[in-house]
Amino acid sequence: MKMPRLIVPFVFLAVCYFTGSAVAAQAAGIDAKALYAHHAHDSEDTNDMPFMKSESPVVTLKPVPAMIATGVPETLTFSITGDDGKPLEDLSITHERLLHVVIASKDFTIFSHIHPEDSGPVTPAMKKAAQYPVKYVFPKAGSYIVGIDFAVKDNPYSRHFEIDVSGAPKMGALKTDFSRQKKFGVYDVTLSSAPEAVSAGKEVLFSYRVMKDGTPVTDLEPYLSAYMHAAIISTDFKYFMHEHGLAPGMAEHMDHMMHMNLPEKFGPVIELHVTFPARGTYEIFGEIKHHDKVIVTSFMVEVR
Ligand SMILES: [Cu+2]
Repeated sequence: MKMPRLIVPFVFLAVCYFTGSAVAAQAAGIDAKALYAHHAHDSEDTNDMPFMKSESPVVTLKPVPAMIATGVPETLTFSITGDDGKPLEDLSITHERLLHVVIASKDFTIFSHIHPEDSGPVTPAMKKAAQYPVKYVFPKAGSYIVGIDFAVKDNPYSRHFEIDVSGAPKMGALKTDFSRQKKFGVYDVTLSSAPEAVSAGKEVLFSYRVMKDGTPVTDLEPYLSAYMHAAIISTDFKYFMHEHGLAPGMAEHMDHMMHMNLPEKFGPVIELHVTFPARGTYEIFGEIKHHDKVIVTSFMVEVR
């Protein structure tokens, strides 16, 4: 198959903004939203692909098939290029993976955290071209956020895209639920925050307490070299942050130590430091691991 041409009957625009937060907790301090829209076009060439771009390092997302539909295996390929347009070959491995991809539906009922490594080894050819595919089947139609995290020479970057998925069934409307005590499978998780009222631009310390059958879980396991992986997404998809949990009392900057030693077992409390960039409603998906299984927790937070 010949290479799809990148000439475009599609409009895309990249909007970049700075969160203004200098904190280390916010990956690079830079967030980008790449919006895209596509037109109907007259081209007879069916190899035209829609694609979406962010600012430098430029991440281009190319979905194949181009029209993303429910139930159909989709390959999302991320290409990473520098200012000169050349592929960035020198991605650093962070949390055991070259690229972290988070997918969440607009109604926040669907969440996935995947990597190119999940569907096979990352080949030298992929690294040379800085093109990394992930495979995913979208279960419901509607809008999704696709967030990616990677590091170049140990500098972390975060980018996100919004995509539309056609087909059936359609996702529902977002349900507002600010409860701080929820059940995820057999686990009872309580979320508390200090301060209790969450404000934009001010650091918040969230504490997750994990119980099972009325007993504190003290043998949680590291998940991809972290106490917890957290994806924080605003309901309007403007903001996406990928943060990591810590053991109680650990300093926030520990998050960014590349070779942090984690204990084999810990719990029942995991802390998460977050500085929200703006007011709004956010969903925090927190992934923890217990007995070799990943538990996805999700809490909605109002930021004033
Ligand atoms: Cu990951």
